[in-house]
Amino acid sequence: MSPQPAWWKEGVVYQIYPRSFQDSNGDGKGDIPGIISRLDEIAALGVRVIWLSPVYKSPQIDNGYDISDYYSIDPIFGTMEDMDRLISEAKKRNIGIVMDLVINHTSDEHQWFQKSRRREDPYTDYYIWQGLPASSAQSKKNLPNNWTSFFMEDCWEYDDLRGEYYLHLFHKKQPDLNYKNPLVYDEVKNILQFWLDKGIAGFRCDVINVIWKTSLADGKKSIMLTGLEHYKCQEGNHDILQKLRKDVLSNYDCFTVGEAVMINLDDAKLLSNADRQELDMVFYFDHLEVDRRFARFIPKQFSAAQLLHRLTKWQQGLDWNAIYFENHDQTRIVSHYGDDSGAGERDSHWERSAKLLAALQITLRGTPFVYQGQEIGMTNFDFSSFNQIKDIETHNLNRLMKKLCFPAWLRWKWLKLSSRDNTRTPFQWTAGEGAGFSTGQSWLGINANHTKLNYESQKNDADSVLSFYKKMINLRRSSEVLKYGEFKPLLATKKLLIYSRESVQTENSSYKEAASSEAYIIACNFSGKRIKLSGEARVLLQGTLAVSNIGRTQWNTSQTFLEAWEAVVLRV
Ligand SMILES: [Ca+2]
Repeated sequence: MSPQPAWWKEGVVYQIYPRSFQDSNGDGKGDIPGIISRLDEIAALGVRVIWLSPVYKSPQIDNGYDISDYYSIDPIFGTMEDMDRLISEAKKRNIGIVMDLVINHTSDEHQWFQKSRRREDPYTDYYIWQGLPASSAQSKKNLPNNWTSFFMEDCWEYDDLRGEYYLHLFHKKQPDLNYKNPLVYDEVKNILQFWLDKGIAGFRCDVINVIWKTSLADGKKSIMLTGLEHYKCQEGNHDILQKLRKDVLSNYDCFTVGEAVMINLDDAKLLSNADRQELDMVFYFDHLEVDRRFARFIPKQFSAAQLLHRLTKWQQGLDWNAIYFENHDQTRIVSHYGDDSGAGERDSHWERSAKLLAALQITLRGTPFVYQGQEIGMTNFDFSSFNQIKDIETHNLNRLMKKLCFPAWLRWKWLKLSSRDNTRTPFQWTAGEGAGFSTGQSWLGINANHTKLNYESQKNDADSVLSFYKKMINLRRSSEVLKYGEFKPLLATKKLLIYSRESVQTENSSYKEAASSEAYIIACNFSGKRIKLSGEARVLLQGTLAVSNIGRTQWNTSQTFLEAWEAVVLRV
């Protein structure tokens, strides 16, 4: 089926993690004036949208995903005037701002929660409170149910003031909202309207498939997330999303992308397919876990065939995809699926693989999301001990693994590979002190490779990773088939994958005309060794060279090899 054209399908989204992007006042934390000062650099990349991780007022227990006031900006990041200026300055550059929307829970410091604790109406039932018989109320062993939290702890906390337990699927300072109370829905509606009226372009909705708790009965015992079956992707959750779409979102020219936890393809279809009128896109994790067991924590061997298989499943399975390789909860893609050796050096495996991953991402079908620093090939951190890590999840996992008697060296090896701090180190603007990020002590360590790997050294270099991203984004912008064409897997081995983007076979003739004139074949060698092309591969790789990541100027159709980490994009 051919997708309906939309501006947010044609543009590229750039994700900013504000704390780590650009500091303007020397306190070591990035802020909104810092972002405004870099809008020209962002615009030069060719993006259409900026998604901001949360900047709302927050005690910052979970880096802003614990909101204490949805209508004000946290002083760390600036003021509402700064935010208004960001929206208008971005608009001048034809860039829309997408806000993070965290509505599964609030901070316990939110006034709704403080009033709810005191049973002050109308806030009494804004959260999920459960009492217990007086005799057992204080006994830790007798919680309202056996659920466990996303932070691998109990998910009930006793509140002395109210004399009841409240549910928190995340941190105990993040109480879950009660969507069975219609007043909570009204509050959320008001929040959406407030920000849309300010002119923002949409929302990235945090953990959006767990907001409705159908029942609070005990869950099936599980090593992670006991109780999940009572709140993941429930009918009531779909009802809320449909209602928000109808009541609010459909009145604005905006889009939504949902972060959905533990979803399969069928869940994703229900959340995001166009006829459902819920979300416009969802983030899923499948394609980033090809070389991981047990979610993303334990490594296993990478296979290009497996990657293509998983990509195909989602590319062909959903009406529209959100294509991301990195975000603030992941690791750097060049260190993950690429090879970061020689970071910052010309024609190193780092440079080639960073470009290969750009060629792959930008030629997939869906809206590409580029995470800050990805466009210059930033790598995983170079920390050497747990003391340098701020990520609360890494410390929780470390404790859990210690309890299970994993030796220290193995814990470090695995957690280093999965820690979210890998993508949270400050943006490397320059080779200088503080990497041009801050004149003060930065909140998280800066990668020592910033002396070689930085924005400054790449911006005027036509062969840099940054220039390659610009080239790919431009190519996509100019091609209907790269935007809307079908995705077809053609061939894959352990190291090599080949696919095409072709015009959509459709009844809709105007659409067909637009997309029928061209096709692209993309081949990627996911290895540090030159590989010989099979006869079958050589037959597929016919066409004119559109893009090369190793400086080829033409593609010879009798070509029998792909070089180490080589990607070719051919036009046919
Ligand atoms: Ca600052």
